[in-house]
Amino acid sequence: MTAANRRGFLLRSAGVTLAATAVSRAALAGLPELASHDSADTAPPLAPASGPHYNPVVTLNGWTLPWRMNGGVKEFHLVAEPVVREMAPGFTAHLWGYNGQSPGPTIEVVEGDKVRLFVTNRLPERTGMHWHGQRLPNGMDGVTGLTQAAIEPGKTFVYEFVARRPGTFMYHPHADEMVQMAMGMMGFWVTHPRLHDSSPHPAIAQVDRDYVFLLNSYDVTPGASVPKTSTMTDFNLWSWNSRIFPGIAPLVARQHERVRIRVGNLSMTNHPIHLHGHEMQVTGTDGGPTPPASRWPEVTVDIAVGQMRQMEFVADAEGDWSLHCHKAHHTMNAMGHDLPNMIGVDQRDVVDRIRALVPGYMAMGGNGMGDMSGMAMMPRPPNTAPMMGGDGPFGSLEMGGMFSVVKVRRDQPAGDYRDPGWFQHPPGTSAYEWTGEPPPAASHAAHNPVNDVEVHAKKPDMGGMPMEH
Ligand SMILES: [Cu+2]
Repeated sequence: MTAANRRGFLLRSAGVTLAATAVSRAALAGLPELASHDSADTAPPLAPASGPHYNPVVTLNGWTLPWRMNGGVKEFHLVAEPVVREMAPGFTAHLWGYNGQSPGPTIEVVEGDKVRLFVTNRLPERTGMHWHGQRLPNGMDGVTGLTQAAIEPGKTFVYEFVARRPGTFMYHPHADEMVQMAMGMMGFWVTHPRLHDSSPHPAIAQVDRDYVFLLNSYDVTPGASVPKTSTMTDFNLWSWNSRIFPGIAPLVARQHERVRIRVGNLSMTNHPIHLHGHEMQVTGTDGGPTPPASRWPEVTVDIAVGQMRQMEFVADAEGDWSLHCHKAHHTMNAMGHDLPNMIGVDQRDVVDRIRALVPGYMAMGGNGMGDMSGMAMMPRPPNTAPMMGGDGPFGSLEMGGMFSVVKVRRDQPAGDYRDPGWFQHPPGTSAYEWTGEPPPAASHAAHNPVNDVEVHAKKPDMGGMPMEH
């Protein structure tokens, strides 16, 4: 494909037959330089080096893909390949991703940008690339077998379209989807609004911090490092950007800053994302910015599979505020399923007998599972995340999985994303132990007049059977 007909093809509308075409060896020589990351640290925001200005996003434990300008087109190069991802300190997973990491790098463009994306396949099997949520020519939609041929191993395809509307998007394969997504193939895409003068967009606020992450999940047997790809719902690692707490970076803000959090869900279940200490508004969905009159305050935003939500709040309250999925088993790591509830069971006698057979056996759960967080030092299979792993300023933080902390500080410099450490509570503002006489316990049950009332209810007639009680 020559540069001339590539240009013409960008200007033509849908229905073009040359939708996504394997490039020749000669064209490969002209690929944009391959950018790759091998660290799971959060990279600082990538300010645009060319094109219109915007406030770049920060990808939690991730990075933004640099591009090159080529004749007015922003060119990106994504490489699908096996990667090693540190999901938490002491635990690495062998995943498939893009450009050295899973998820792949975030792509940031501006509304109206012409983009050209080279996608090279270095996997052992075919793949494809779907640009989730975009308005684009049908042949650029990346559904393998439907809108294009598969990208075979070793091949590179080119996608070209105009980023037509501002918003929050994702990318992922539409080829051997269950396996490739269970292996970590996904990435984030943000299209910033194009501001024609200095006046703000009517529905897209300027924010001081703009965080993005994907909700994903894995099933990695303790001691193993490759996810089980046939798992459908019973995943044991619930992650943000393929990281699990305590491996998830904090979201840092200076007090009174406006903060946006964009979240996309490419796991296999919904996640109610809950923020402590602040109210947030959903300012955008998959379909674009929400009209301001349609917004209401929330502290938990449920994000269904395949959805994107962008939430905003003003970080008015100093402190360390939890941000987490409210499904309690999604804030655990390497959790086994189908454990019996042992609370209240005295296991001392049986432990002695089992230890005779299994040296070092330990009973668990007799007082709840909180003790698990103190077991980080206990022998585990190598390369296994602690079930609940964090150490907080007041002891063990009995959390794992989809959990992080929004750290709001009065003195955090603008644009500084470094972890300020734990919040120092002003004297007299923390919960404290009561050491005096316990207050008299009020009892509700003893004199509850409801208990003295006899209730007669007549249930609906069930097929002629009298149901009176
Ligand atoms: Cu969840």
